[in-house]
Amino acid sequence: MVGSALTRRLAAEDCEIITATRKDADLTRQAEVEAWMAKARPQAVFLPAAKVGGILANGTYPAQFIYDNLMIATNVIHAARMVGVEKLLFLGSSCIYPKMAPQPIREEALLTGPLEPTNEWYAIAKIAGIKLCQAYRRQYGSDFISAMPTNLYGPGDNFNLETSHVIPALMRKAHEAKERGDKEMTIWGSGSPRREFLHVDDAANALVHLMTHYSDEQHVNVGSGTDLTILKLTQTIADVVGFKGEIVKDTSKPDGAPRKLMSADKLKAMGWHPEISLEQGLANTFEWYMSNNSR
Ligand code: GFB
Repeated sequence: MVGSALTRRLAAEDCEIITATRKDADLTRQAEVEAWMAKARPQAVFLPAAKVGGILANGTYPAQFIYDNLMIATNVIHAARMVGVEKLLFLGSSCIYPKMAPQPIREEALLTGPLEPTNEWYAIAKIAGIKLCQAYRRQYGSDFISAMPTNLYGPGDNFNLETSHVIPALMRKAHEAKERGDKEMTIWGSGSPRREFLHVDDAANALVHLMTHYSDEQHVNVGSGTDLTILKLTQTIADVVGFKGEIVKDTSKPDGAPRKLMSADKLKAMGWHPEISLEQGLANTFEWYMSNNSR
């Protein structure tokens, strides 16, 4: 999802875009990454590739979440340094911060407290990626930076109900409930956790902005600056989709972090601002889903 948004966004820039599919290079394999990097010789690298998933996938596949993400970060960052990549942007996630971090969460909150247990495997791998960039900057002078986006959504998202994040899951559930004429749809957890969301095209703008304007050791938050409860999100999605039934809570499923609103003040001070409202973004995502859901 993020890689596709980046290639859409970079089409407007004066650059040649080189992409690596899984067939070109399995990023968890060091030899394949080094061979790809030596052949492609990119000047700059965006690294959005990761093993990602929603709250249930994180808890179900902890080994894959930590191993794949550690390997991807280590292999790509090291190979980039070996071929002299001029700039690299590593992507993490808002779940790197302590579960009880003061809100809105500032960059300085990293490593100040225990992580949210449902996604600590993923978070540890992403924290390692930030530290790799910092270490390579200090020891080798590599201009490697990190961005921490909030929960992203948009065209190209994963709509698998077991592994997806909340927005595609609820969109699909609401649509299918409407199609079947169901009187209710079920959400996981209590509905009370708060989440911040950012459309992936806004995120792509932010990443290009950082690539062209930022060179420093500290990672940078990328967020919309507002959050809402999962229940309110469900109601908003139901409106977009046209589902008019009842919302039922399955409290046997986890809530995860109570809240993770990030402060995007640092990035905003550099001149970036989100442009897509949640309502607009959800409508755009639903449109994409309707024309692609047969896949
Ligand atoms: O998006 P999500 O799976 O992940 O869930 P996190 C967000 C909230 O929505 C949780 C609730 O409180 C879920 O219980 N929820 C309600 C649902 N209904 C559903 C549903 O049908 N599907 C899903 N998936 N959730 C992830 C992390 O955390 O966020 C990752 O696990 C990463 O590591 C990612 O950081 C951005 O926001 O809780």
